[in-house]
Amino acid sequence: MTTTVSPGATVDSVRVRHPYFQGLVTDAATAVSRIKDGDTVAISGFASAGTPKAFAPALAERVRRVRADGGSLSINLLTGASVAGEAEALLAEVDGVALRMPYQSEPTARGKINDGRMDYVDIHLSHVAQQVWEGYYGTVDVAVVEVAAVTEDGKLIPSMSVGNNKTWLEVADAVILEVNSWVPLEVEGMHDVYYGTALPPNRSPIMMTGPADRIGQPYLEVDPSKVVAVVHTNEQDSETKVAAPDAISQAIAGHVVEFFRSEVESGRMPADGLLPLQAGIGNVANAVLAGLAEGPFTGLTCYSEVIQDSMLDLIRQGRVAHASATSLALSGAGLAELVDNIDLYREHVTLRPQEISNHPEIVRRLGIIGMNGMLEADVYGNVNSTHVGGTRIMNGIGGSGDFTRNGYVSMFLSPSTAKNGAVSAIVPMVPHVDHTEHDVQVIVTEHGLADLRGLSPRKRAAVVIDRCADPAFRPLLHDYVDRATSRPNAGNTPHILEEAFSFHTRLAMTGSMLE
Ligand code: 0RQ
Repeated sequence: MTTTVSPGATVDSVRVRHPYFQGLVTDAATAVSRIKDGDTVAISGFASAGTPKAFAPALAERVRRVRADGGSLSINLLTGASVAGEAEALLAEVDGVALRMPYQSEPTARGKINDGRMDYVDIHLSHVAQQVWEGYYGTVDVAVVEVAAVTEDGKLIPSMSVGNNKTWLEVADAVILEVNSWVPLEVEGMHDVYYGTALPPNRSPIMMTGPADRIGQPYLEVDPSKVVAVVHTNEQDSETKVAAPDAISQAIAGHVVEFFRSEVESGRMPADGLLPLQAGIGNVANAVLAGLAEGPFTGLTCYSEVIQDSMLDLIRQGRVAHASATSLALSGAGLAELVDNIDLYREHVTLRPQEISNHPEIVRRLGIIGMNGMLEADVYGNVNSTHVGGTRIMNGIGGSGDFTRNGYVSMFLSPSTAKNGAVSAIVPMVPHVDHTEHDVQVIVTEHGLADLRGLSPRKRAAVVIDRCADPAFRPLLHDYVDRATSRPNAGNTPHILEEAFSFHTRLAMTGSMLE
């Protein structure tokens, strides 16, 4: 049954079951007309999943109109993490975003940030909700949250991500809901929204001891009096591009699987199920998970931020018993697989708020195996994940710090070179540090795996160079470390500070770290 509720807007009463919310149905242009210059707008969306579909096109159009009339309109945009690239690009193209927080991975927005035309605050994803509650970002004027449906009693069935939606709905002065009929209604029950977090000194333990534990409720809540508009959409989440594993990512995956095998042999990880896995977004992470499909491990679990295609494969094969995350980052084929088999995945997947999926307390308790990507690592194990050349932002730290700092084993995986071999991923000193040598335990490239646990800085340098650096760069790296180490007063972590960035200087001058 469908109900026509206002001119131009038709909403399926199965999706908006509460009459009060039905009365708020309108079109996106009307909904965004209340957004004012300087507003802080918090939207749903984490990776490509759950981004409101109508909001960005409508707001970008409104920004154009306001500017054409001689006015100004830009917002402070808060999200879960990255949002669908189209939405990010539309708003960046019209200079509609003055401040962005906490993560992006889209070229137009990145360009504006690096040109100094968009402020960017890059924080740990587990900190976002807390910092917004603490007021660092001022008042949240409007929240725009995509949901699958509004229930008879006014609860919200989340869509394909949870991210910070619970917090946005709680803190915002006004709420716009986008009800997306593309999301299968059978998604109801896949989410676990925990309402027990608080600010110090009122915190209590989060009673979770395994990735499959349910400690909350399957619905988001909203104060109806704050809801100012309900917009109907029917659009698929945007697709995450996933390349088939290549020789390099397969070699990295092979080293990781071998490492897990030896951890089991040494008794540090249980043979049945290892420990919960966390894997960042990207081709290498996807390939590592795909590599587990070939390995001997079963009864696996995942406690991560995002679920990629290969995780669905592992669930279907019965190798992964349960995967907990806050969102999905799936290809077109992955989205179709999820929607077509939603009953299976609802049983084996739990989507949670990102303050829980990335919570340091839980990550430490569960003993997560953290596997994230990097731009570069230095010979002592410090990792740069975010700033090319130390200055130009790539994406952001995302959740990598939440898992690395608190994980049981914290691993960084990367090809040994970038830019067709001109750039070494192993350098004497990283020009920006996201993950310090105190947190980074294992570095893996296609050449091998450096296990840094228990090693002093001088011993670490030899292992990182010999196991992980591309052979073309090894002599230069050894030469640097040898000379640094043989200087008087070389110290515990030898460096020649005036030469520490010699690789980056060569790259800037010649286009290659080799020449
Ligand atoms: O640029 O596409 O222009 O060629 O960086 O590199 O090799 O495709 O690797 O997609 O795994 O990204 C660290 C960025 C790696 C990612 C990073 C260039 C390279 C290419 C991408 P081009 P690859 P990936 C959970 C965890 C932080 C967030 C995180 C990341 C581009 O892993 O954003 O972990 N991590 N979140 O050419 C200059 C170098 C380079 C370099 C690579 N040393 N110098 N450029 N590139 N190395 C997810 C969330 O939080 C949502």
